[in-house]
Amino acid sequence: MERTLILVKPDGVKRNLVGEVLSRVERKGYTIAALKLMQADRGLLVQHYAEHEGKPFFEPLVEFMMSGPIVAVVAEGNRVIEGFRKLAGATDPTVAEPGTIRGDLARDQGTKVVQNIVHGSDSVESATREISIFFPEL
Ligand code: IDP
Ligand code: MG
Repeated sequence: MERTLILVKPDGVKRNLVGEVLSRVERKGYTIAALKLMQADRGLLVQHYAEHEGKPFFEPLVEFMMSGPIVAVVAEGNRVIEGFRKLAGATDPTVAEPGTIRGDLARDQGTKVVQNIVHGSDSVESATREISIFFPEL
């Protein structure tokens, strides 16, 4: 069974949208396989976002992700990686389609890093790598 890593980012937790995000995942029919509220540290985030190192938004992204608690989730189901990316919507919440998490619940805040409520793995390789970073116990 395919698995993906979902993160409810600090903006989502601060705005009490954890239940809303989990509810959309569950209503779609995916299963929550693991879940934890945690404070991510720099080392973990640098590993997680390694592909973005050197980009102008990298440091703001790491700072933002450390700005408060996050919720890390492993969701499970056939084609869940692609399916959750569709539920999340486009990276830029201004253009993310209404009906998606980002399109319905986020907007441009004028910050250096886009605050868009959720992360979702983008491939089987990323999912495997990211799940092992956030859930080494699995
Ligand atoms: P994704 O989260 O939709 O997969 P990525 O390109 O992997 O998007 O970028 C990771 C995160 O970095 C995004 O979710 C967003 O928070 C932030 N980000 C991506 N591109 C930009 C940008 O051009 N400006 C500011 N922040 C960005
Ligand atoms: Mg990404």
